[in-house]
Amino acid sequence: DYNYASYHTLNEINSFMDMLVQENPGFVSKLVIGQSYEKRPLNVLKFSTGANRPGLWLDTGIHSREWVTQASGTWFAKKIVTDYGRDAELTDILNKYDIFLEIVTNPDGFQFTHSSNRMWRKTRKPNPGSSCIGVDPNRNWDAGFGGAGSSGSPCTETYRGPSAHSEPEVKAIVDFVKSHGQIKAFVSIHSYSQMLLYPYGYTKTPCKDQAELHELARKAVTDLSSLYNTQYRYGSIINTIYQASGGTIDWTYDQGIKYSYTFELRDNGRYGFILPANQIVPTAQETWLALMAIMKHTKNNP
Ligand code: 0X9
Ligand code: ZN
Repeated sequence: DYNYASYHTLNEINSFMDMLVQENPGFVSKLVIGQSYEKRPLNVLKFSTGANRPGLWLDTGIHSREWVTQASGTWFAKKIVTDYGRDAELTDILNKYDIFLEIVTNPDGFQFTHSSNRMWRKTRKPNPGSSCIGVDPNRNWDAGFGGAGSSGSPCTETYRGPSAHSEPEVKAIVDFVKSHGQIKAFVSIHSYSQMLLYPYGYTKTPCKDQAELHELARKAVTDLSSLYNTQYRYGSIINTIYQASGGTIDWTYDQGIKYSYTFELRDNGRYGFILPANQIVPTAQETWLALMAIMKHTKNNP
């Protein structure tokens, strides 16, 4: 039986996904949307109760050292199968939308955090002409690519890469989103610093849906805090955390996905990326309340 209250390896998470698919045939399936630089499959769980539905996207672990996010992703997967048919709100969502969940969005980096360097953040693609490895997959998207809040130096943690979508882990999501064509909410989950953020990160110009996204963020963090009183800040990326160009949700928003959000999960820096395992389940539980608020609002505002 899978222990949600501990951290797991890539192989263990892959087995968990295969098990979930086996146990829920006709509801859960696994898509392979591409492969990583080191040729690992980029696995996406699809939760679907009917054909030709619009989609809701969740990803965790694009920064490999943010272990509470992949761990929360597995908990979300189990929560979806448990609550479908039991929780009225989730059932209503799944009767209208498919949910796509990429738990290990940066598998090469995740493997490396287990084998060699627990603090690895980036992809694992070599950079020609440099001995430094990897690109920041949250600076590699074609949204203000190359601007302030990213680096052109391969040895930095925010190296943007040689060109937009140069990283196969990013390009796979780009191709998936474009070919799907009907993704209505896109939530990219990071840690840490307890924030719920919406576009933009690359410009101070408010996005056109700022008022609605701000109000929904307020509702989502209020719901989140109702469980354990965990306090989140919220606002646009540039105003709340810092300027960051080439980020995931700026690209998805500019593609027309209005409900584009990024979370920074627990904590506020006491443990940072090395969050104790006894905080995994409470983190996932409280975050789920915010995700439900976003998914419900998406459904009610088509
Ligand atoms: O710097 C980042 O990429 C994010 N913080 S983290 O500690 N998880 O690395 C924040 C960036 C804001 N998010 C997006 N631009 N999507
Ligand atoms: Zn991150």
